[in-house]
Parts: sequence; structure tokens; C-alpha cells
Amino acid sequence: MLFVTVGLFKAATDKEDVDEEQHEEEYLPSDSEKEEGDGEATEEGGEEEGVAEEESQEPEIQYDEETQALIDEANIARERFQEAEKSVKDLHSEIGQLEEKVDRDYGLEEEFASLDGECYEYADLEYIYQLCPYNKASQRSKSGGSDVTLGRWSGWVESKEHSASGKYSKMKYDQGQSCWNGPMRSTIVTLSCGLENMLISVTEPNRCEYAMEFSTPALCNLNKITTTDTHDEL
Ligand code: MAN
Repeated sequence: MLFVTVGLFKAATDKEDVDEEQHEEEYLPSDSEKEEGDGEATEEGGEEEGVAEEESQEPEIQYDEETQALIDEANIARERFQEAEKSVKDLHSEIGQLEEKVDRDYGLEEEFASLDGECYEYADLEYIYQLCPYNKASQRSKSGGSDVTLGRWSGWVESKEHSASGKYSKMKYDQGQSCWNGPMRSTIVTLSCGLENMLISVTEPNRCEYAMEFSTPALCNLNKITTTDTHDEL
């Protein structure tokens, strides 16, 4: 039975081969068609077929010199336009980022501006925490896995204290990665005066609510300004 099936299959495929051959024969170009084709037909059916499928689908058309020159010019112009369009897009996004920066509150004397663009790390037994001021706070498990965003820059925490150091003592980062069955992660960063910019501690007082302590000389200056102001008032 199997032999019969194989035999039938072979007969059928042989027949297809024959049909194909016949088919090809039927469509052999006539002598006049051959002349018109300028030998392109042979090239198309050659070894390159299947290697560059796209090319074979769109055979290169030969234009007269003038038309080809215009096509080349148009292609160059199109490329230049696309480059210019990309530059405009890049510039727009740069302007957007700069405008956002200009609007950012960097303190009374822009003393926190130098923190923008920097990142600081702190490691405890389980995690490596990262604070990128004016950008985001994140956490990465020491045993691997991807970063978990603990919040994105939201602003300074409004304080009831009227002194400058009061206003610029706590940063808020919110809308972080959602906590399973809980809120979106958020972080409050408490700043203190210190000799260098440093993330000095990270805790999680409530699930998915983080507290960071960050020391910075920027706040020492601010304390000085406030103290001087107070002296003037006295
Ligand atoms: C992770 C960390 C923890 C957090 C839990 C909540 O393990 O982000 O800080 O408490 O998720 O499920």
C-alpha cells in the first residue's frame, strides 16, 4: 500500500515537473520579445535570483541621462529633507528638556542645580538603591533582576516652616512601580548638610514607601543664608 502511495506521489510530482517544463516552454519569448528585453530576461532568471529578492522584484529601470540626473537630485534632496526633519525633531525635544529644567526649582540660589544629572548609590544587605536627584529613585536586588522605580521627581515637599532650609529640605519622588496589591512606590528624600553629596541611608517605613537620607553641601550654604537673614532681622 505504501509503495502504491509513494508511486502515485512520484508520478504526480514527475507530472508537475513535466507540466512546469512545458509551461516554461510555452512562455519562451518570441524573437521580437527577446530583442525588446535587451538581455534582461536572462539576467533575471540567473543565479542571483532569490539572493536579493527585493532587487529581483523591482528590476532596475534604465532612464535616459536627463531623467536619471533628476532622480538623483530628488533622492539627495529627499535625504537632506529627512536629515533636516530629524534635526528639527531632536532640537524640539532638547528645547522641551531645557524648558523643563528651567522650570525646575533648584533652590534660592540654584544651589541644587549641580545635582541634576548625577546619581548616587547606597547598598544595604538586600538591595542597591539609587537616587538620581530631579529624576528618579530606584532599587535593584543584589540577587539580580531589573531595576524597580521607587518614584519619579515630583517636587519639593511643601513645609510649614517659612525658612528657606525648610522649603528645600525634602524631595518627593512618586508614581514609581506599582506595589503588588498596594500603592505605587514613592520616596521622600530628606536632605541634610554634609561635606559631600552622599546617599547615607534608605529605609522602607511603610510597604513601598521609602525614606532616603541624602547629605549635600548645597544645604549647608542654604543654612548659612538663612542664618545671615535671621541676623539681619535681629
Ligand atoms: C519588593 C521590594 C520591596 C517591597 C516589596 C513589596 O520586594 O520592592 O521593597 O516591599 O517588593 O512587595
